[in-house]
Amino acid sequence: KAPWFPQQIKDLDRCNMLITKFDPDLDCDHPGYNDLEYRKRRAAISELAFRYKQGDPLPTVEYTAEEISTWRKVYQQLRSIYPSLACRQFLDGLQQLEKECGYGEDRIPQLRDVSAFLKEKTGFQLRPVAGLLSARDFLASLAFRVFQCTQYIRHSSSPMHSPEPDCCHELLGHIPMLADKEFAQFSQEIGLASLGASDEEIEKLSTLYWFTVEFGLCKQNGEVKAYGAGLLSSYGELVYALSNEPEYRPFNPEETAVQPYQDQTYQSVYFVSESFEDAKMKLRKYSASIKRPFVVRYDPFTCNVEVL
Ligand code: H2B
Ligand code: FE
Repeated sequence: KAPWFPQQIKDLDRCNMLITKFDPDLDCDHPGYNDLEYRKRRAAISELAFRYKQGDPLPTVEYTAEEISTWRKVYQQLRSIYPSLACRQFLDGLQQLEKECGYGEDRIPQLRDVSAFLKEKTGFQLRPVAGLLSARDFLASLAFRVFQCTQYIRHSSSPMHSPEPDCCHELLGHIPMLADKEFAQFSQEIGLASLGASDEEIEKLSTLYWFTVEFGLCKQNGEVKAYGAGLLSSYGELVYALSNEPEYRPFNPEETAVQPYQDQTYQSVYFVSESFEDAKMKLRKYSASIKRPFVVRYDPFTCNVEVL
């Protein structure tokens, strides 16, 4: 029997299984582990996400001067290398966010404003999440064009690296890409393929997600550029990925889905897509090959998932 899955956007209130990995309260290697103030702050921001129900206004966070200073360091450093290393869609999205959504080094954008912006561009919306979600729950939300977004920021002692997703990763890495129609469609289709899938298939889709949405590269005018959020939110890995050190392979879902990976250091191999259009068509073919005893279809009028 297929595992339960959400069929309406409000079912996402039940997709909240957190993974206790890289948790500042439990992991003594976490940069914030010895900082009780930081852990208290994290708990307060987590609480906003735990209380959130679909349809509530997105919570706003009054960021402290120290948090904004961390954001500024990250923003300035990454912003300077984007023009030469990020793909066109990312640069377009970021430019629009700077113009229309208050992006800049002086303030951390609020999820509420960003969600309204995305909704107009591609129909994506945000919901707050307290930390790393299970792959199944995270992917399921994408099926409804909902992106689960952390709202806390990394510890100030380590502005250039965070072991877990934080608002720098979401707002700088993911959001500009989600403003692109083709990429938004690609993301939703990974989500739809995951609904009711077996644990083995979730593992494969999660690996596909890893090598595309998080660490993907693509060809553009004969050059290789970055579109993965894990790259676009990490100065060190972005530069490394586009140097001649790592191995490149063409994106091919069957092969990419079974490539082992780790999340402790830079990737040793990256997959290069011809375009988002091409990646989407390949993913569609792969998804159709996943065995499920039913077919799911997203109804854009009701925003429900129909099971046929
Ligand atoms: N949870 C959160 N909060 N953010 C993510 O980017 C994320 C996640 N990515 N859970 C998921 C897992 C991803 O690594 C895949 C689908 O496993
Ligand atoms: Fe991410």
